Amino acid sequence: MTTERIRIALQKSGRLAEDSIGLLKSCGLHVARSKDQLFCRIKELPIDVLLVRDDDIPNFVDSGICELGIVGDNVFSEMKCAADNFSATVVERLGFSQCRLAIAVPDNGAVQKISDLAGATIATSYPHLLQDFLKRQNITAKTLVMMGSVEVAPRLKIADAICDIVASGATLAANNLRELTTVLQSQALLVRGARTFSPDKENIIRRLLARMRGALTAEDSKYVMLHADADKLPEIVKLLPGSESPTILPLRGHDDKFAVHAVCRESVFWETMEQLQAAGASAILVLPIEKMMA
Ligand code: PRT
Ligand code: ZN
Repeated sequence: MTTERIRIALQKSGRLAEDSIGLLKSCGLHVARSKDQLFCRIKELPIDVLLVRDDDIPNFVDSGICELGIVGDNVFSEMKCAADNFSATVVERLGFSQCRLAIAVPDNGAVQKISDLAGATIATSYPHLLQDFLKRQNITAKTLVMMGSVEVAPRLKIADAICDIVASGATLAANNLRELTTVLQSQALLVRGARTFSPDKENIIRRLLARMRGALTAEDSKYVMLHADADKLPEIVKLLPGSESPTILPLRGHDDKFAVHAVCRESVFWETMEQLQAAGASAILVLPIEKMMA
């Protein structure tokens, strides 16, 4: 009997590529690829990887060429907004490749507030998300579609504003532009086709999703160990971020001193450690967690 395999579309190279393959790796799946390879077989689970441009991923998933894909919300939502019969859906928000689609204007230009956009020309690679946003604001503006170098449009006097991806804001600053408003907060998404696949394929998807959730939770979680006197325990336990029920063990040779072990499902910052220490904790250890399954 041959087991069915599923296909997942990932970006071949670019800002999503490394983290997408890294996420599969943290799920125990190794994508061995040579430079020009577009198709890789994963040994550990019946999954094949298709390496493509990110812009192709929503359509590949929607049309059933691939069951799953990892793509930026900005690209996925633009495609969804553009097509009437687009039915691919979001399975999980993956947390990496965070950025925002924002409208930006020249520092001293004619547009200073959102209402000034009425009648303006806005350069963008995201015409559908932009028009959808403007409609919700009751603003009519012209769109100039540009597939690259959008940030130079105001300087060339071909647009009054831009609607583009911003991450650190350095590109805007270098072009004397300032952010007026956010159209979409974006991050990498795991997406799938809308139809139900065969039980075999749905089972592979379920297994992959459970591993991904485990890997993503583990990434944010830490295992904290510390020592504390009995009377300090209530306050210390309250300070442990995102920890449900810590294990409390008596320390050998001490009547009223205990070891506390806890899984903290939120970041543990230096500030938290300082607070724990101030509350009476000692020998504080914070360890990374590699894998997690509920
Ligand atoms: O070749 P392919 O078509 O696959 O890739 P691409 O060139 O279209 O996309 P790529 O690899 O640049 O980005 C892939 C995805 O990463 C995007 O769709 C976003 O979801 C996400 N992402 C995260 C970003 C950025 N950060 C980002 N900074 N995408 C683009 N940028 C660009 C932006 O267009 C602007 O020019 O970086 C500039 C702004 O960055 P800051 O840091 O100066 O603000
Ligand atoms: Zn692209």
